[in-house]
Amino acid sequence: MSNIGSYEQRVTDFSWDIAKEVLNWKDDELLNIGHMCSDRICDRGDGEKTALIWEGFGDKKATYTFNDLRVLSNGFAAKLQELGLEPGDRICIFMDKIPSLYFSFVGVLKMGGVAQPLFSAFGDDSLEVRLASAGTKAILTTQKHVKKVRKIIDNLPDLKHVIVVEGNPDKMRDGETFFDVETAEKFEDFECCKTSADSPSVLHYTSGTTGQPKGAQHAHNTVFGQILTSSWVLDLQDKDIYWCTADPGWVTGTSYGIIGPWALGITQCVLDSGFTSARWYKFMQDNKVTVWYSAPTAIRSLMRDGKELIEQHDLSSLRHLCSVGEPLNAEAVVWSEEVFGKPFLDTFWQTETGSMMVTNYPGMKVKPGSMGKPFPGITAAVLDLKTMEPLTEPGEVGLLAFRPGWPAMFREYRNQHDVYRSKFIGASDDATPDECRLNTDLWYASGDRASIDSDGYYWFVGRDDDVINTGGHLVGPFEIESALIEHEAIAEAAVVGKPDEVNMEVVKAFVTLNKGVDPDDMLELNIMNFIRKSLSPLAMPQEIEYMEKLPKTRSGKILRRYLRALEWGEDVGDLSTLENDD
Ligand code: 6R9
Repeated sequence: MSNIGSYEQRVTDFSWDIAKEVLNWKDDELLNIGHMCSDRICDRGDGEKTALIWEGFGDKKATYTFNDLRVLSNGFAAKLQELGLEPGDRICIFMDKIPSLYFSFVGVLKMGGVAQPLFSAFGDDSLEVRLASAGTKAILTTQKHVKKVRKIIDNLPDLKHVIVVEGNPDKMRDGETFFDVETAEKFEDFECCKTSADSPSVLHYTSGTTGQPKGAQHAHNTVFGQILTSSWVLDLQDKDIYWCTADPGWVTGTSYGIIGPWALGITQCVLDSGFTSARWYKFMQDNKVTVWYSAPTAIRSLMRDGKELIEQHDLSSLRHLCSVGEPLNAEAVVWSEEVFGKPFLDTFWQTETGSMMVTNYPGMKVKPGSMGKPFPGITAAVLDLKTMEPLTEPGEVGLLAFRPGWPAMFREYRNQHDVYRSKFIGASDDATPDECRLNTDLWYASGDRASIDSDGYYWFVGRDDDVINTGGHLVGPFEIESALIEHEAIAEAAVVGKPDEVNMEVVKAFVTLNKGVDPDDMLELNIMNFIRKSLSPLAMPQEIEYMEKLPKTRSGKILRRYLRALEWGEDVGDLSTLENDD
């Protein structure tokens, strides 16, 4: 049985308070995510249950119970307090996916701090911009990454504490603190900060097309949205072994790689080693993973490596697969049915939304290539680009928007109130962030384009700035890319508009090829024809460029705007999340 029961039945009598029922939550309880992910699970009698199964490079392995998580996160909370850090202080977590990343995240929240996780692969410039913007007070890092902090610390007057949680204590510099929580004194008891629904919790930086990265600030109330979606969409149940492949530098790695599952008391796995398909399959086999949450970029890599590898592993424990981050091509859904015996279910959401918005659920009919339907309690629409009114005809393309007010919604863009306000269609010029967030007459504009079919399923078209205007016709890159990867030679594809005197823009495709395929003129013609026949002459790429790999963000999204800017000779904007910019 899945957690959701009958989907239609739930929708009719929905209230977010159902999240509290799922948690067995009493209104006088302490609303602190750190407490809820550890102490509360122990209080309910699950202290000896495994919280974290961790594997690193080589043969490194470790397992921790919820009681270990409770005590080790206490250790971080107590240390931060001892150093003088206070509730509301931004505390950056800058390390690989080692166990201390997870313990310190929970610990920061316990002492009331704002957890600011950043990808450990960021170079010093990317790090500096985000620490300066956040006015970060302390950074938790490792000997491996502290060099980058040392380079920039003189430019960061607010950064008072550099805490190194792993490495050689003798290699520390003056002013740095070495703190290995596993060998330090154990803190059986720690009095958690009395945060409430509106207290700031996690600060995630997200890159925009222009300007500097934006800091999306969340509050402790997000947990109710995260647990309900974890329960109904990820379908997490008591005995599950759950693996979210995302790094906590990306919102998926915190909302669904820490908070939602642990607040439900679910056992999670973490693999901190580079990606290879074989390593991933072995990890799932060895740990008997039952629920797997991943991203299209990884799924396409697995597809490229073929099904023989899958047949060499026992993956019979897998019962439920979900995906997020980019449009999930129909081909990937069909492939996963074939090789795993179940489809990947697509989920759509954003750093700003904090929890899933449009999703497929267990028990719901999957239409390959569709994002599914709005989660219960979410009012979604596709708005006319001119009138900003909801479109009513099935298949019409417009702006994907949501009525504000769901629990996990972001509270502000740090220091950028105008940008926050600009995300709400209809907000008055002097509206405060709270007035925007709580006004259910407004629309929160996602920045994506989509359509809705006659069955109420949502179909992703592209980001606002990725849509191509060719001869007055708007063409979404996703549809063309999905068709391209159905071609037997193509592994991945990115489609952008390139300038054209007659048509304003024409379609250009960047593709990577499957193993063993060599490009030649015939292949190019063949691909063009393939698209012309399966879609339309308008969608047919006028040019195809072969690449070794596509430019992607650290969360695995294809950076079309980068390719587009190169075609147009324009400024490429903020590239700090480009995968290979170290
Ligand atoms: C969670 C996350 C948000 C943007 C979003 C959209 C794209 C995410 C998607 C998807 C199509 C899906 N996106 N999920 N596009 N189908 N299922 O990814 O947050 O990093 O802020 O990105 O990602 O463009 O607006 P974030």
